Amino acid sequence: MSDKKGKFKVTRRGVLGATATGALAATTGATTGLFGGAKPARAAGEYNLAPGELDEYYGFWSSGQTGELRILGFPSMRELMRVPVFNRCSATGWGQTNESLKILTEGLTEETKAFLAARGQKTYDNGDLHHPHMSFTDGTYDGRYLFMNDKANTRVARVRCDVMKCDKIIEIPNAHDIHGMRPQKFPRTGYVFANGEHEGPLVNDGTILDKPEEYVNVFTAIDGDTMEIAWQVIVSGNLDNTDCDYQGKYAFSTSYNSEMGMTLAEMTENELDHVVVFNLAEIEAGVEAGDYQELNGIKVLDGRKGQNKKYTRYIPIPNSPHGINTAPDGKHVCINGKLSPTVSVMDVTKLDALFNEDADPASCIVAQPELGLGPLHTAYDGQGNAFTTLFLDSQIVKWNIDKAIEAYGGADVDPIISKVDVQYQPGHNSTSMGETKEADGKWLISMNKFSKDRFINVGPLKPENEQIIDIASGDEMEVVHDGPTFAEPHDSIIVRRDIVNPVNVWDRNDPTWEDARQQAAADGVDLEDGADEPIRDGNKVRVYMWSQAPTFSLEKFTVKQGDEVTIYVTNLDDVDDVTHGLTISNYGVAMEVAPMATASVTFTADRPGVHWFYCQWFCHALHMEMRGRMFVEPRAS
Ligand code: K7E
Ligand code: CUA
Repeated sequence: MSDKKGKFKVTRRGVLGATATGALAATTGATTGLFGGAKPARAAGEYNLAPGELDEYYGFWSSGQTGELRILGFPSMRELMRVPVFNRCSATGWGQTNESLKILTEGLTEETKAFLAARGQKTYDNGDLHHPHMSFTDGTYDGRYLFMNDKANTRVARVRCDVMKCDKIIEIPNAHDIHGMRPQKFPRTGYVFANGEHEGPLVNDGTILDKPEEYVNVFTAIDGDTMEIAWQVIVSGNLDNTDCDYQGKYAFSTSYNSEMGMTLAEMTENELDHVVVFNLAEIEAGVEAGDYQELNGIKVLDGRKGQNKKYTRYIPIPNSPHGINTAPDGKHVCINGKLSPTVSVMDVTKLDALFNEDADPASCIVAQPELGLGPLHTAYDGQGNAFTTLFLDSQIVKWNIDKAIEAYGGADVDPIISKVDVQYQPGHNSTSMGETKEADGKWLISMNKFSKDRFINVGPLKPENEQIIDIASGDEMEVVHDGPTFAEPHDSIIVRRDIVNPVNVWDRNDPTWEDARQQAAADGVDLEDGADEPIRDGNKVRVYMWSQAPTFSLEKFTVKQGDEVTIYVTNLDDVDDVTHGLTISNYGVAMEVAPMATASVTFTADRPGVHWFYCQWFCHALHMEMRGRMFVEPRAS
């Protein structure tokens, strides 16, 4: 890595030129009082909050291969919460409680369920969560849901923003490895678009193996309200990232492997790859007209090249494009070149002509500024400027979209406004509200893949480094904060806090524990009252408890060895922040029960003896005393 790094540094200086000198002068000026001692408008105090001060924004963070969603306060970068989604969580019992297992299993295909059952598993324990995005209404966040992809096991999940818990996970049949994912912006979400990244046979049953010429890629539209798949479209080339317009007409995806190559050399062979544009109205009409094959219960349309259909158009883009980001102006879309030093700017108002007049696909490209090495993702300030990460140059470049368009038309203008070094190798970046039409141009976060020397050493595995950049104080960008994070946040969104309004305690009528409610009713029990004795039904035993600091309603209960035991705990503390838990020692059982929630867990009582259960959420001065005994009578021998 050090050799490469050295090489990049040389390149960076070359590319930087006058801008670097300018930035250096500005920094020196600020410290020596050259500019009349005027500090940049954004003083340290505004991101370094004093104790008790609240953040201005919510940050919703992916966690990559950790599989969870994270909630940060922004700009303080304080991690506020982890929401388990595709992972297994020791603290909350996600992946163990009946309520979470229902969400984790009900959206899997029968084939996957059978595959997992043969391994003794109900669901996957791992995931690779790249892209968290909030639902939209009229082009801006509406605070209803967050959607996110799992690249590892081809799933899409939804988190409810009222309780900040995952309520739906679906596997996407026919596609391979969901990567790019975005909610529809207008008129509302609506669809959630999801890209299958890796190529494979449409029917992947082993009949076709090493015959790449028969592989396809599949684009999926999910109904964000029901979390059911609306339709899929087969495309030519693979699919990487996706976004959509503010007109509600088109979605578009980058393809870095138009070659359909299987090796690195094959995948990077062509100078030009492409963006696929999906015409939503035409696809819906195609579904209506029955122009699809049904595969695993999904309506699959053919949008490959040469189909002469109005479902898709393929726009040539140099070389292996990665991120695709729609600007808040509602008109422009930046397609980041990755192996090409350029960003291609697409004008969505020119897309109608592609479909209706068979205009040249390249006619929708209105600018192609050369920005530096390794452009991956672009964010916006809502004032006509774009901020693009340069992975290889380890920089963010700020540039002006209108000037890039003028330059493309032949004018002698430089669209690049300034560059700033980041530490090191940025992937995604996000601006405050930047993927909505309410982009406010205050903050930029650069999510860097390498942290190297920025923190004290924690061994060979290093954290990522996320840097906050002030973009409100002028043309020069200033890095004002380093924030380490664990593996591996790819992407983030920064949402104004007035948009997000979670509750403090659960509503007793919440659907999350509907199964528990029904079982209790069948047993003649009120979840809020609990039952004095376990309810036996053959070898199935149900224990109903409530919790109220610092006690469980049962001090002890008895089951028999071999019983299938289900314990329901209802937290009657109708109090902000008084969460209880239930851990059964040496039984591998633990779960969270938040205020006014019910949670349940089922296990086989296969160890006889005295087993303490206790509350693992510190809830009261007598929290340690919040415990009881489970007696497991030995099987008669
Ligand atoms: Cu660029 Cu998965 Cu969004 Cu990572 S992807 S950086
Ligand atoms: Cu209840 Cu600790």
